[in-house]
Amino acid sequence: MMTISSILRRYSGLKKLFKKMKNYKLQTLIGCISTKDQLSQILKYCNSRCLAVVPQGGNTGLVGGSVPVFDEVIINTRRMNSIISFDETSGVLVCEAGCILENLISFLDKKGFIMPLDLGAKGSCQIGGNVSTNAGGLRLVRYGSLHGTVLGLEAVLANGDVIDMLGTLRKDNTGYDLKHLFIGSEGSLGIITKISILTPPKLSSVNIAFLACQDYVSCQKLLFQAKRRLGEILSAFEFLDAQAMNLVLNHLDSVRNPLPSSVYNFYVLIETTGSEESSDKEKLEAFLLHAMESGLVSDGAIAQDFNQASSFWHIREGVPEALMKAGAVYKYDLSLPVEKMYDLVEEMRIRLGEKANVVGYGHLGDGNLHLNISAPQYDDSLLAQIEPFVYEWTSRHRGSISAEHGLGLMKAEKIFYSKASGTVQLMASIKKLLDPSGILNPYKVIPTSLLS
Ligand code: 2HG
Ligand code: ZN
Repeated sequence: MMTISSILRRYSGLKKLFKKMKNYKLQTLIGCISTKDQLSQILKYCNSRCLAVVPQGGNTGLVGGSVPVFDEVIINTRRMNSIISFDETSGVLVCEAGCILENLISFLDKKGFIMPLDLGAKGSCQIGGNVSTNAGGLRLVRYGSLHGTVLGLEAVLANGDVIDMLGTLRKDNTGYDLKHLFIGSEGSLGIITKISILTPPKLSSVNIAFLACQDYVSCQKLLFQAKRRLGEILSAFEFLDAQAMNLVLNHLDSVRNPLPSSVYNFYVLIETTGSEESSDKEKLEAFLLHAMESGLVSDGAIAQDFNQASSFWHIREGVPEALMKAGAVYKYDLSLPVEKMYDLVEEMRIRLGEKANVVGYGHLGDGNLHLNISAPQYDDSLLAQIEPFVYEWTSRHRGSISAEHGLGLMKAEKIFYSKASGTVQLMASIKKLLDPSGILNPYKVIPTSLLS
């Protein structure tokens, strides 16, 4: 074990650097950087001495991507929180990596724009972390992934070089589009310091419906219909099963069931966002009427005001919190063909029997299932029944073992379930090229055996 004094000796030069920045803690070495130049100096120092670093934003990730494993230095970006520019004609926002997502949402709201991504952790997650993990969230079905909306980046490489890719153009086919290497690579290739992102205009009419379906096939058919009948105004299509709903109702005080008259097997939240108040509502109502008449929807409610809309969202966004309160939870974030997705939940239920509560919810519109397995406590024999079964099942159906949360520390060694070995080898070569000493976020993303 390292003593504090040996850590002090090892990091003495770094301590001086951090002291200049006047914001660090030493138990584990945490430095809050304010500028790209500070970051560049620190990385240069760390690289020359093979000191490993972990970039950290809001630390809201679910796969251990932003936590140190041994004695890595934590580089926190929260002080890099300025909005640099906003162009009201193009909707392009340029900001620093440490801006909290919710602050960007509020800033844009005043300008009549929205962020193209929204997630439950918006109050503390940082845009740099969102981009580094290619966060998906609740509106990806409408606005697409950050690979589409992020127009440019500035990043600092392991050796301290600052790479300016901070374009603001929608079209730019000059050479390799290197920013994509940094989107979703979880700080393993460089640390993002600035971002330019295309933001959509805020549209005046938002409608939200909370619906009940008796079976999963109905949810699927409802999605098929929603894409056709709601078309361009569809902005979210989320689902939760009865087990997820019960958890929310039992563990979150503020939640009320909008459809209390009966118990249903599935709940779907549909949001539309458009520019024509009356016709958008008419469109949604006609869609729902048709869905009810054809038996796809058993019951439903349309939010009548902002508070009701927020309470519908609160049910869906509250599932992870309710699961945390319920006990131990094993989390899986899977991309699967929509028609197969819920088979996994049912198979897992049969497999685990009474030992655990198997819960399915997520971004149905994107084919993204959050399979969560809740148990009174963590238990190795339970885990052995879940893994590798869950990964093998996903791989067999050509799914992804991480749809939107990344691989981080917890899933790095599982990458082969979703990526061919040649592809992973190429990733390892890119990692070695950009970070030959392996100082950036070690043990994350790429299996360590490929990097030695
Ligand atoms: C969500 O969609 C988040 O609510 C969290 O991605 C999912 O905790 C989870 O499993
Ligand atoms: Zn999610």
